[in-house]
Amino acid sequence: MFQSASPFADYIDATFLTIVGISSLVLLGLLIAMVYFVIRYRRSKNPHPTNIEGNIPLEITWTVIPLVLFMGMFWMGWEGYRKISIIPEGAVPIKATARMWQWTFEYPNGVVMDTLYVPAYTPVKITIRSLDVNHSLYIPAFRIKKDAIPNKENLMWFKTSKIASYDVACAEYCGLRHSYMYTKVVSQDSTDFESWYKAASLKQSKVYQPILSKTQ
Ligand SMILES: [Cu+2]
Repeated sequence: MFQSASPFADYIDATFLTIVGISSLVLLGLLIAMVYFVIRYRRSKNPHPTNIEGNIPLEITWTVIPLVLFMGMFWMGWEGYRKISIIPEGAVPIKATARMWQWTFEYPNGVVMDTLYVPAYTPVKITIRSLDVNHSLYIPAFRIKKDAIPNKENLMWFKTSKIASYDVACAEYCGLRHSYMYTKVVSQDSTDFESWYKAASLKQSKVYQPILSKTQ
C-alpha cells in the first residue's frame, strides 16, 4: 500500500494517516467519556437529574479544539491539492483518451499506444478526455485520479522516480466491460524511453523527434 512512486504519494499517505489518527483519537476519547458518564451518572446513584446552565470555558474549549483540528486537516488537504494541481513547466505532454472500453495514449508526434509509456524522473502532463461516457484515469501507486468527461479536458501530472510499471484503471463505472480498461504505466529511463519512442514512431510511420531533449 505505501510504495512511494510519485511526488504526491508520501504526502497523501501522511495526510490520510493523520486524518485517520485524529479520527481514531476523537472516537476513543468520546467512547471513554461516554462509558464514564454512563457509569458515573447511572440512575441508582443519581435518581434526580440536575440541569446545568452553560459553561463558558468548556464551550470555548470544545469550539476551539475541533476548529484547530479541522483547519489543520483542511490545510493538509489544500497543500496536497496544490501539489497535484500545479503542473511544472516543460512536462512531457501526452493525451489520454477514454472510450468504452479502452484507454489510448497519444504522444506529441501522433504515436498512439494502449499502454502509457513514460520517462522516469521527468514530469509528465496528461490531458484527459472522453469520447463517450464518463471515465476516470486512476493510477493508484501515484495517488492520482482524474475524471474523463465528454466535451471537457482535464489535466493531470506526475513524475515517477522508479523504473517500474504500475496499474492504471478506470475508476468510474462506465458499462459492462469497465474492467477491460485496466492497463499499465511503464516508466523507463531516458535512453530506453527514447529508443522505445523512436521504434514506435517508425512502426506507426510518424516523424521521430526526441521528446526529452526538446522539453527539458
Ligand atoms: Cu471507463
